[in-house]
This record gives sequence, structure tokens and C-alpha cells, in this order.
Amino acid sequence: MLNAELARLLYELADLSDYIGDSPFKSRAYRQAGRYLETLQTPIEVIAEGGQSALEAVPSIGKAIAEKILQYLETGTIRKHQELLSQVPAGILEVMSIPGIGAKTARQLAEQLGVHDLESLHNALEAGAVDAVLGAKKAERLRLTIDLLKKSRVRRPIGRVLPTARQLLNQIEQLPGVERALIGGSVRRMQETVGDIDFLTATRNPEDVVEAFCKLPLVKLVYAKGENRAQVFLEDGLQVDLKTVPPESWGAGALYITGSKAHSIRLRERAMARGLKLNEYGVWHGSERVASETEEAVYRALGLEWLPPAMREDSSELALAEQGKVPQLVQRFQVRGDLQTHTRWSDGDHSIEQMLESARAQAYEYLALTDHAEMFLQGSDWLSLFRQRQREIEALNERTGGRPYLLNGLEVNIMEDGALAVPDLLLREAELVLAGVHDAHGQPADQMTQRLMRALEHPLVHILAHPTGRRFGKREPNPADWERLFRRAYELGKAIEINGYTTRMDPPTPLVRLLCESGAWVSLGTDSHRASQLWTMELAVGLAQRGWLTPERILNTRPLTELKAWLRERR
Ligand code: DGT
Ligand code: CA
Ligand code: CA
Ligand code: ZN
Repeated sequence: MLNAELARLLYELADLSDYIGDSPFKSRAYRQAGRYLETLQTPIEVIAEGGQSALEAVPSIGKAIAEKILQYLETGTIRKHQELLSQVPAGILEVMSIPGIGAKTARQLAEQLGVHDLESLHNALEAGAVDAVLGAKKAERLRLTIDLLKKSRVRRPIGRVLPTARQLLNQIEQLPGVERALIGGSVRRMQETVGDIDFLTATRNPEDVVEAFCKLPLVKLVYAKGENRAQVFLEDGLQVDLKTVPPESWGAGALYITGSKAHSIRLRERAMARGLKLNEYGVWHGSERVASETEEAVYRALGLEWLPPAMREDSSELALAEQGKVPQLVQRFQVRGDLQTHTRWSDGDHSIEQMLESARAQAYEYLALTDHAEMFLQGSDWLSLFRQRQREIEALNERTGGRPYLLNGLEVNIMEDGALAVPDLLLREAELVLAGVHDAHGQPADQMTQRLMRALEHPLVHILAHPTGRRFGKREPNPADWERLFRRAYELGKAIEINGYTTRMDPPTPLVRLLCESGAWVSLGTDSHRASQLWTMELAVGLAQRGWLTPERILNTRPLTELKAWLRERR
């Protein structure tokens, strides 16, 4: 890890040196050393144990740079780097890191337009001032670049990013020289929102792979390209990072690229405490590599059981892994059906039959149709309307032999005071009833707790849907006493939903952990309003995994007969 960090400092030093107009030989030497460090597998601190002379013996490291490396290892900084930093405007490195802006251009922009960071560059571009200095064509390119960089800063719901990540993974796997590839980072950990996509590839030809990756059709801007890594942006500003390792470092590389940062830091500390070093190429005992090929082997070398990516967040997962008590988390294939979907009978876009086809494509045993109950009140005769839908469901079940079996469910709105929005008479007709908050959000926690409690305790309600009501970019989670609510659900034998709808992902991870500890039943639902949305069950499963849930308490891992019995028992 120090190798990469040190390489970064040397590249910065090169930029700074160019900016102040120092000898070009110096910056060339810094960059050369940076490149060497980027590809060096042995931790640099191991080489540095042999002192100045051992470092100088390394190709591309001379006396001056060897001294700087020792400084860095001793103090965490390089004096020359600090010194030059203090001589230039604070944001100048940021400006110089933009493709198309070298030292000369950066100086020109600074001297003539007072550009000293991204913000002032942005303003100068908007004002048209850059056009006069660099020409209209170059200014326009910079405008596009800055625009992409700005767009890249928002975190995106994982459901928006995952399809692109898979598409790219496919393309990366096809690149010549790529032996293996995986999606890492927060996407692999199934975090609800992600900052970028991180890929790892195993290859013997890192430069060719990096080159080919940068030429993929989805890539709009190549921001940084190194010996074995690249950082690019897609059309919509989504950032994509690629890192390559040699095939024998696959496991260590996967661990590194997956993170989280906090988890990786814990692992490195643990390695150190055992007289070992951990980096993206392996676990090292001095200059000997003792593990690296698989994640299991790396964890084992640190005295740990393998941990699923969704658990790698530095809560207390290492304690479990140390004792060999890592839970067998729920898997997508164990889910036998979706327990929240909508059709044209309420606000969905597709017919029951279309939803059924999609459920079949998911290899489901059952599918719950949970149209909004209030819709049936709009006609003059709600019961006959409800029966009409019921007949449609029964006819389809008969035609398919119940493969997959359609459950006649309803989702009912929980009103401001916790009462349900439709008469019991209607709810009693449904095989499965979800209750959820759809308006009057943002009540004080006490009031929300009472409201949800009343709904949960309603004898006809099976499942509390999308508990906190959060919507990315729209609404924060409603506050409530979740511990109490989940405990009550446990006592009542009712279920709390984990909602996988792309912009919901509700409840958030910390609450799913609480939910897991409460022992209450859990229901996984996608809240699909289109047939094409059923795939998001894997998001609900990912969220369940982030809360450490195992299949036993998850309602929809139960076979249909058990599920039906469970539903009837609660009536
Ligand atoms: P995000 O992207 O904000 O949703 O969250 P992550 O967890 O995907 O974080 P990210 O993309 O910054 O990094 C993913 C992992 O890759 C991180 O846990 C460690 C590793 N990594 C990537 N680049 C660097 C780096 O420059 N330095 C260090 N120390 N680790 C890095
Ligand atoms: Ca990331
Ligand atoms: Ca990243
Ligand atoms: Zn709902």
C-alpha cells in the first residue's frame, strides 16, 4: 500500500517541480521512480530495511530519491514535496491532474487568469476567459471534462450502477490478456450508494490491458493512466477505476480492491501485529510472499476465516472470522419468490400475466401481487373489483399449475394516525397484507413509532413494508424507535420488509443489523412496478447480507406450503 502512496507523492513532486520550472531531469527521475514503485510488488519498506544503499541498488532510484523514500517511511512526508507545495497555490495539483493541462498550461492559466483550483478554472471557463488564452477548441474540451468531473461527485444508488458494472465486466473479461476480472469496491460490498466502480483484473500484460480498457466504447474520458491502473469517466460522469495484478496475486488484489478502507486497515494492522505485511500483491514475511492466490488464503494467513464482501465494513466482523463463526449469509438462489410487486391493477405498468412471465424468468416458486388496496375503493363496488382480480389470478394459477404460484396480496397505506386506509373487510379477502407509509412523512420519532406500531399490531397485517420510507435524492429515513418496533414484530411473529427497489433500499444497513439482532421475521420485496424490475431482488438480498442475515428467518426462503401456512396462522 505504501508503494502506491509513495508513487503518488513522487508523481505530485514531478508536477510541482515542472510547475515551478525546475530542471526537467528532476521531474523525469521522479516519474521514473514513481512508475517503478507502481509495479513493485515487494513492500518498499522491506527493501528500505537494507538502508540507503539497498534502495540505491534498485534501478530507477538514485541517491536523492532514496533519501526521499527514507524520509517518507520515517515521517510520512517528503520535505521537498512539502516545500514545493508551500510555494504554489493549494489547488494547482488538482488543476494539473486534468487531462490536457500540463505545467505550462497551468502556469499560463494561473498567471493570466488567476486560475488556482478547479473552482476558479470552472469560473474562468464559464466566463469564456479560457478561450482567449488556450483557444476555443481546447477550452471546450476542458468544459466537457470539468462537467464530467462535477457529475462524478454524486453518489448513486447501487441499482443504477450495477447493470453498467456488469456490462463493463463482460467487456473487460473479453480484453486480450485478461485472465480474470471482478467488480470490487462498494459495488461488490453491495453498499446502498456507490461513488464509483472499481475493477480488478489478473493479467501478465498490464500495460496492454490498461490501454485496451481506456479504449472501451463506454469510456468518455481517460483521466489517469498508469502502469497497471487507470481512472476513466463514462458519459454520465460515472467514474470507473481499473487495477491490474499478476494472476498469482489475485486473492490479495481482490481483497485490496474490495475494501472497505476501514476493513483493509484492520487487516493490515493485524498483519503487522503478526510480523507480516499485507499489500495488494500478497501477505509478506520479509521479502517472502506467504499467501496471495485466493482471498481465503490471505485471510487464513492472518488467522481469519473468509468474510463475505457485504460484511467487510469494520463493525465486528473480524472477531467472528477469528473464531470461525462467520454466518452463512442468505444467497439470491435461496429466495423462492418476491413478496412485493404491483401490476396495472394499481400503479404498475404491466399486467399480472407479464409479471408472471418475469417471475418465471427469475425461476421463482411464487410471486406475491400486492397492488395498493386503496385502488379498489375507487370503484363503486370494491368487492366485485377485488374478485375480478382474484379470478384473473386463479385462472393463471390454474393454467400454469401454479408454477410459479401467484399470491393474491394487497399493500395498504398506513395513515397519519396509524389506521389503515381500507376497511378490514377488504384486507380479509387477501392472502397476504403489507402495510406501508406513503404520505405524511417526517413526523417526530415518537409519533412515527406509535403510527407504525399500531399498523404492525393490526391483526390483518403480515408485513411492514419499506419501514423508514427513505427515497434517494428525495427523502431521508423517517426516524422511529426501530429497536422497539422490531422487537414487537418478533413478539407478534410478523415480518419486516427489506425493500430492494432501486431508489429505496430500505431499511438502511445499520437498521438491517438491528433487524437481524431482533430475531423478527424478514420479508424480501422488490416493490416492482414493471416486469423488468424483478431482478432487483439481488439488491434486497445484498442489503440483507449487509445486515448479516441468514436464510432461516427470511420468509421468502420458505417453500410455498410453509409460506401459506405462515400467512394463515397469522389470521
Ligand atoms: P465508494 O467508491 O466511495 O462507493 O467506496 P469504495 O469502498 O468503493 O472506495 P474506493 O472506490 O475509494 O476504493 C475501493 C477500494 O480500493 C478501497 O477500499 C481500497 C482500494 N483502493 C483504491 N485506490 C486506492 C488508493 O489510491 N489508495 C489506497 N490506500 N487504497 C485504494
Ligand atoms: Ca468505489
Ligand atoms: Ca475507486
Ligand atoms: Zn409501498
